[in-house]
Amino acid sequence: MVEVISSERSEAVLAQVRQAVKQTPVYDVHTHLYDPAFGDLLLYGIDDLLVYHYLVAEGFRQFDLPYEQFWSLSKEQQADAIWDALFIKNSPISESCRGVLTTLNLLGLDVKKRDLKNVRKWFADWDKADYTNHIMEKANVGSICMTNSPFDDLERPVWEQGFDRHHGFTSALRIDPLLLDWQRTSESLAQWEYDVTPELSDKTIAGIRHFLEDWTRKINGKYLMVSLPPDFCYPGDSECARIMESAVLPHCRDHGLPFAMMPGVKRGVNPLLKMAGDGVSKACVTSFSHLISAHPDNNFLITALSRENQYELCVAARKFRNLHIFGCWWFTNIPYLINEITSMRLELLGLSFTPQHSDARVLDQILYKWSHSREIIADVLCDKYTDLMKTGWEPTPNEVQRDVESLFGGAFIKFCEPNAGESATAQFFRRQQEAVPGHA
Ligand code: HDL
Ligand code: ZN
Repeated sequence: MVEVISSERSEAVLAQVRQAVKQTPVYDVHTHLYDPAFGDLLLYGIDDLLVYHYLVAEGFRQFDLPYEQFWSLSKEQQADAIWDALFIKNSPISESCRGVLTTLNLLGLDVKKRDLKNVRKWFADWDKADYTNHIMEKANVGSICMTNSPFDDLERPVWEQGFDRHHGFTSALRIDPLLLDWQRTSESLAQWEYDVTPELSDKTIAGIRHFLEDWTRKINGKYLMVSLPPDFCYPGDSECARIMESAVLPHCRDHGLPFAMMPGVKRGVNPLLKMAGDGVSKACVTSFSHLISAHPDNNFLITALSRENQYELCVAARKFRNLHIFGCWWFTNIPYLINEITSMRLELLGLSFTPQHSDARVLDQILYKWSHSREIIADVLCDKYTDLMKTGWEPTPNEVQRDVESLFGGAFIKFCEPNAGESATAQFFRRQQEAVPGHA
């Protein structure tokens, strides 16, 4: 048997892995954050961190006040109630609670003091644009992809007015109402003077494509996106399947854009929780295999909400090179499942996937979401490189860096802009390196 790699060499490789994971800027491919030009739509600071819907759901498990009473409180009062229930009366041991404290700690605030008042004061002193750059640099997030919906009445006017874009934000065109609520959405498109009617005639399909063209161009969308209920099935004659097939996928093909699908969301399981009231259920991965198989000239991105879908999704990705899976989304974004899902993906897909996105709704969250995920991804990668080196194969430092860049957005960029090929990826990471203070 060939002499395996010495423990010193192996330790050196693993140290390179951890260094690369820590230092490589990441492309956060799905968030609910906004370019600072969107003003108050970009949330940040301790009160928004505490009233994030993940903590609201957990808070209600401890509150004994009626739902309506909580919702009638101011944001600060809601934050106080959550702080008291989840941090003081109970140790903040959940991933969402720990995340708030990781964020404060990384910002240099001493959480041991448990001084919410002082923390509020600290946040009040920041200018939003400066703070955005400060947080992105601290979190080592090179680029943030927004979720942009023409159907959002607060967001749409900002796009229509136009604004100077922050270099660190890209866009994705979110089209849930178009696919999941066509009858009502057809009225909006008609109001915006697109030639559509509720019936899905050829003329209406052309009107929908005109709408998609306009908004893809307006926001410079890198992909189109929809979150789908667990019962989405294909083939099928639902309005969703028909609009997808006759308008969305041809549009994506013509513009070389991937179509991102996020299956498994059961919206409004408990409406009294408002945004915190959505649940999860297993989706039909076979439907997605049928859809992808029927559209070999389209590229698809998928992240599934149900833990039970992850294995089938990995196997589906092995069958279709035009499917790129990404992230540990929402309820799966917890250390236990990030570890399980990332190990499964590395073992079944090698490096041809994107392990994580933050899904952040509050800017400061990217600090904790990426710090927690980098730690787990580094552990899992070290396990896999250790297994690899047991064969006598020794990855070079450049190869380790290349692999990590691929996982942290390089593969995603290449998948989204196949024609741009290496240049887009290399550009992204070179720009990040140049942004690093003191970089040669
Ligand atoms: O549909 C989505 O993009 C989800 O991420 C929802 O926005 C969800 O409310 C969420 O924030 N999950 O993390
Ligand atoms: Zn999301």
